[in-house]
Amino acid sequence: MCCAGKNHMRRLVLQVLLVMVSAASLWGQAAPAEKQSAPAQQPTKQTKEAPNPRLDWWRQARFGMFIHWGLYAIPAGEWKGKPIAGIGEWIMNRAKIPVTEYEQLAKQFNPTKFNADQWVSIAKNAGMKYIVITSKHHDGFAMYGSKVSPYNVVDATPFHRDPMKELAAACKKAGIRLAFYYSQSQDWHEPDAIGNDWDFPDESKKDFSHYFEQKAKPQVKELLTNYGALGSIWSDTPRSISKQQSEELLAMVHQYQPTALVSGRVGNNAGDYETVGDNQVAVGPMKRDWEAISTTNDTWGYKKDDNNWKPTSVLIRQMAHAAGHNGNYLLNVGPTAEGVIPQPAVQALSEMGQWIKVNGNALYGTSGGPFNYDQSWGVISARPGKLYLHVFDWPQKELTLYGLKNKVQSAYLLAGNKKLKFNQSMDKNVDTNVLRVSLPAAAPDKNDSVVVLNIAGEPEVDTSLIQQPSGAVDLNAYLGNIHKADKDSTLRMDTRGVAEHWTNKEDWLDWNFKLVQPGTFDVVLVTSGQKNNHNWEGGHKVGIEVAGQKIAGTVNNDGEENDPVKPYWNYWNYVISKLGRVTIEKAGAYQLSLKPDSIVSEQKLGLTLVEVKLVPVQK
Ligand code: FHN
Repeated sequence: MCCAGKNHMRRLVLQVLLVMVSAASLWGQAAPAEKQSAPAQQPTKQTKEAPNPRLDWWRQARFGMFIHWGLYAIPAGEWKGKPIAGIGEWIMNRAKIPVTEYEQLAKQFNPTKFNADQWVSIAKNAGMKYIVITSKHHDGFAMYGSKVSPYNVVDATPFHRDPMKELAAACKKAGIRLAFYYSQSQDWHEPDAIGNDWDFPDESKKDFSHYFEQKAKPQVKELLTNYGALGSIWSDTPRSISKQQSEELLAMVHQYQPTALVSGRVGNNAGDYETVGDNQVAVGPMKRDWEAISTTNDTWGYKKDDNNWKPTSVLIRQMAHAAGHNGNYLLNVGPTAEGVIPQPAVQALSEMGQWIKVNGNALYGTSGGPFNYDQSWGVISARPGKLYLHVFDWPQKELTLYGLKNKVQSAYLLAGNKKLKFNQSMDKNVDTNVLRVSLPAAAPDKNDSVVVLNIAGEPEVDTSLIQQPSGAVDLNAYLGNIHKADKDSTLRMDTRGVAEHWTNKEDWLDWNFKLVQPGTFDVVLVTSGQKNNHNWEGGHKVGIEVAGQKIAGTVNNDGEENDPVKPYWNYWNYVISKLGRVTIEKAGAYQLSLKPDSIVSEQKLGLTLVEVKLVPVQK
């Protein structure tokens, strides 16, 4: 394939990865019986969780600031002159620093430039409505004045101030909710807690409940009782915490602060909402309220040589993604040991704030859009009577939306409230509604321009999977009907909605879809490596059948067309395999099946699947 073709393919695939998020999908009608068939996943409207008044403010807020700040900001990624790989706040663990040595850092911690009002105003100007800060991370050092342990910022450092008290006051003044991250299971300072296997290697000597009762619970109680009203206790890395312990922590938070939330990472499904993986923005079927957590660069705690700052466009689109799928976006900054939030992060946050000043209505208090797949141009968020179309890729002249059944009363750009002409019709070939909105030539915002639709009634949509307005057909793995050869098949959807551990070649998937614009298509398989660009397994042979045509190919990344492509959020490698070409001459309803002929699983990873994509061939 020539470069232009390859770039086109890349652009399209990047585009689909960009919007590869689903908010909800229910188990629906049964698939045709073939050995053991799992029920078919059908696109359906999002499911909403039962009302939980504690979540009201949080759903309204949609955007918060995460702050990782602790002693680890002093070494900032370097120990004894050597750079230590990995995220900054893990330096004690990665460099296996003995407790007695790491403790010495406290004597140097004197963040004279720390100014709580300044931090809070950075968050406020960004449009953030809450702040979650590390009151104690895995290193075990309390960043507040604790009576439970002298290993805390007031007693053990020359700073002698309680930054959490100062933040609580600043947040109260500014109308921002304050929440505390607390590492309830890992505490590398304590012999009985989880995580430190270099100072305390003998697991048999550990008494987790001693640590939990004597440090974790009393410290959480201090946080709940000494800092005013809190938004949440943000628990993390539950590891082997028992169900009872998770529930006790939750009960304690609710007892002392009935309106405060507990993050999903308290463990054992006990939290008030779900927290997905670090830097994971794409989510598969999502039935609970959820929060995406993202870094501004790659680390959470400050690391002096991490300059891999995400562009503002990525941050704005990730935030829109989360909102478009009924989730919150918690964006991290890692201040320096002096107490300064790095300038590139401050700059990006101020740019996000500019976007929010114009487009905040498309974010705050919205719920996810009515479709179970994203649009080729972007994502949709909603509130009663309104749909907000977040247009990332501005089309020429008009924006198309298939499948919206409601009557549109008016359409306008959120920027400047400029009214837009539109037209609604029925496409009889596929029995679906078509909305076309006329657009000005230039996008009002290069990252995310919002088109608002005023609609009559609750959103109602065609629940079929419909070809994208771009002409591509995106068959996301999580929208497929899964046919399992037997009940022990390991094939499953990960939390991104990506099929993984597909090792049995008798397992297969199919999709029903509506094709609006017929034509010739490249058939492309998008597969995924493991997190942080680790491990990908290829060489599988697969067959695709659609519209009476069969093609077969190999999943690999050794050809020009199959280069690994860095997706929009680049922590996973997506590998594209072009399997062949099909021509579908008529619009209508079709089914596509994907059946492996052989699967390589030497690394026990097997076949993964983000989606099968039909990419229209440019004439
Ligand atoms: O281990 C921590 C990590 O340091 C950081 O705090 C992140 C933020 O979500 N949570 C854990 C890893 O998932």
